[in-house]
Amino acid sequence: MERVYIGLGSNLAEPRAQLESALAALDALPQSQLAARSSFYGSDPLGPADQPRYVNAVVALDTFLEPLALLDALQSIEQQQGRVRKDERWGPRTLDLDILLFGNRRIDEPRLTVPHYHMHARAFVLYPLAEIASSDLPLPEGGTLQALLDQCPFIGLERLA
Ligand code: A4P
Ligand code: MG
Repeated sequence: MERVYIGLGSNLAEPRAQLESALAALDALPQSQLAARSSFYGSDPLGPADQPRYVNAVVALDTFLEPLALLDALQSIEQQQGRVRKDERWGPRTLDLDILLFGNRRIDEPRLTVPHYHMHARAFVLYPLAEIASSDLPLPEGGTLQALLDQCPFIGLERLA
């Protein structure tokens, strides 16, 4: 079994409700158990500025699924929640589920790069992650979560009640 961290994001169609139903779907995944969830955070959009603010969160999932099987499952949850993939990079979406870390593995496949290629400098990933993981959490490429947090100011982020 591996401990996986998954980032959740939404900025369309009632983002908080999107995240709540994604949590229920993650909790129902086979061979997996939801171990922890962060608070929800409001965040300024990264990418095109003419889109709504995001709600972001991070969960810890303990799973026996292999990485590509987990990716398939996450993409089908995105589809079920009305995700339409457009060409615009970093455009608005009802639900985005990103595999941030998969145990201590490094994965470099056409469909899957782990650690997620943008997690290292994103406040809306690192601060929720720090709520549910130890700051000593080792990263596959070396260093710890704390070292990333030290380089990433808490800006454009708001912990929601
Ligand atoms: N893929 C590769 N590695 C992974 C991984 N570790 N986890 C592939 C999930 N998917 C991974 O993703 C494109 C392809 O990446 C997938 O088919 C999968 O095979 P996508 O979800 O279709 O497209 P995307 O999410 O628009 O692209 P990208 O570049 O992954 O965007 P990000 O990095 O997910 O950023 N601002 C705020 N405040 N909060 C946000 O959550 N999110 C984004 C999207 C932009 N701005 C944001 C936020
Ligand atoms: Mg994505």
